[in-house]
Amino acid sequence: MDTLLFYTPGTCALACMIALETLGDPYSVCLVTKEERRGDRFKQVNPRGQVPAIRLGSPPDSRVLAEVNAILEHLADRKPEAELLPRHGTWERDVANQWLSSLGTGLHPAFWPFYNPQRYTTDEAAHEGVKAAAVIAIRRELRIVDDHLEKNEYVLGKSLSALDGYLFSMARWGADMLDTPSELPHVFRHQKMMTAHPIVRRCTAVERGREPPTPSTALVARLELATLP
Ligand SMILES: N[C@@H](CCC(=O)N[C@@H](CS)C(=O)NCC(=O)O)C(=O)O
Repeated sequence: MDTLLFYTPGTCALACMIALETLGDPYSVCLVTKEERRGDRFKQVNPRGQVPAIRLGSPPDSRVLAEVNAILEHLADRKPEAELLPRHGTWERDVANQWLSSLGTGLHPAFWPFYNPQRYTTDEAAHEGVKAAAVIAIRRELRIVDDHLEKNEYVLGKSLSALDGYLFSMARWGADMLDTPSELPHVFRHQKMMTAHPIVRRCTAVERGREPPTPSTALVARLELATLP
């Protein structure tokens, strides 16, 4: 099935690109700039104006799936043997779902007031206060992850999963407001490990518009929203 990932560099869409690379099936990416996310063209893809979204199939018979959790679950279920997530019906999958939910509804939204304080107050003078409160929430969420990673190499313990890419795509934002190496040593260790992973190196190069250090056998095309047929 044709799979097209809509992404913006530096966002949580990286989690889905890492998952797609891990699956190894053919996929394409479509760059959506911050400005384009707010425009009518992209709102036809995702009315929320958010990345990630994936388009499955070719227009006019294509479907679009948005929301990181839904996309990661879709990709994991597409090819269970790739072990992006544990099998359904196991305790391990229950724990993975718990982390998906906690990263998606705890850690992820903790960053939003920091980057978009205007969405949380109509009083411009209060923006700095909103951002300061966001830093408290971000630190609290990341400390929960840090405590977990003290005893676990990966989010799910001993093996790499789609959750590690999701955590990595967000934990890197922590550098904008926290001293990650000293405040969150285990998250920092995880970030370093992920940064060095060949798939992550490939995906971060692609999201930055660079040539990947090792070629992808799965990435078919790098498209841009403005010229998307
Ligand atoms: N609930 C969505 C949130 C996605 C999200 O916040 N995406 C950010 C980038 S990391 C975005 O597109 N923000 C633009 C906006 O909210 O206007 C999900 O889990 O996928």
